[in-house]
Amino acid sequence: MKLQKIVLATTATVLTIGAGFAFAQFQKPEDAIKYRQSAFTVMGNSFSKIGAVVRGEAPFNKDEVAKNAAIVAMMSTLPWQAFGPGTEGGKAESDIWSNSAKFKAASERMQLAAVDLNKAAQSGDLDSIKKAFGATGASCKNCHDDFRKK
Ligand code: ASC
Repeated sequence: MKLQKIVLATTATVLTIGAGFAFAQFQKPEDAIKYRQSAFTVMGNSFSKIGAVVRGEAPFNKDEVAKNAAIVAMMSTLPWQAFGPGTEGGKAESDIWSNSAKFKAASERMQLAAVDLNKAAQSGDLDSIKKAFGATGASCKNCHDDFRKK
């Protein structure tokens, strides 16, 4: 079994677990901030690589896009556990804590968009990838508009 297949086979389970808002233990608030920023950085890196393909700036290599979409889907589940009480900081707006239901909904919209992008990428159909990429980017922006400091 190829490594990528093994990862994909486990992604659905992880997404289900990740959907809950259980807060991981961090020693210090800075550790939580570093954790969530790192997850966003890795996710954004793979998302940008897909973006280059979608915009025609990089050749369409199905395996590469599939790998990057799997990374996006996986990483999309991770940051949320690091927004626990008392972890204000970084570019996080205080609304994350004062309007947590809206933040949770925005995070779930993005995670579901990332699942769709991953499905499209595994199918290898570029038109579907383009559509799903657009929807995922919109879900990033949606959350940034409300919850990330400019
Ligand atoms: C990216 C990236 C984001 C989103 C967002 C989409 O490539 O790093 O945060 O797309 O800009 O609007």
